[in-house]
Amino acid sequence: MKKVAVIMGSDSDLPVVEKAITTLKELEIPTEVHVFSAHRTPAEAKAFTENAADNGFGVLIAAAGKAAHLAGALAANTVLPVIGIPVKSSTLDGLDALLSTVQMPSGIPVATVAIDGSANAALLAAEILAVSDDALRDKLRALRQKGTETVLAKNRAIEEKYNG
Ligand code: RP5
Repeated sequence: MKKVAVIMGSDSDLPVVEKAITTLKELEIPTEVHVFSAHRTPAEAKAFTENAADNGFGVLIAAAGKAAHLAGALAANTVLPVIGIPVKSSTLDGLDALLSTVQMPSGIPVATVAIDGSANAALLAAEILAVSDDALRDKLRALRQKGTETVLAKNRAIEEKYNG
């Protein structure tokens, strides 16, 4: 199976990114985690991304806050799918990171999830890999079913409390 890279712009993004890592592990997807910054370590970010396909990666996830250029900077150097997580790390509540991540110029796509939406980033990466992996698709279906059952149980509890 292809690997997923989870890259964050700073170790201060880790609390948000952890949910992506645990979700990928739950799905038994081989995952590497790195800190590369579009602004502070641009050479390392570029070198990693240029070699990512040859090194067995299928999808890159990039999380960054503030002027969040990391996902776009990675996407500029690969045709692997890049998923951006805007991180709420600033006084602007992550709106700056959302716009910096999502507003990519035509020709260089970044699939942007919600602010701090790291679980969905991992699930989207898994769905991309599952296009050519039936066993992974089955795991995703099972996870989706588990989520449905959790919500149904919550509904039953609320209905019992308020509807008698
Ligand atoms: C961004 O700046 C990082 O992704 C992080 O969200 C934000 C703040 O970084 P630190 O100053 O905490 O290292 O590049």
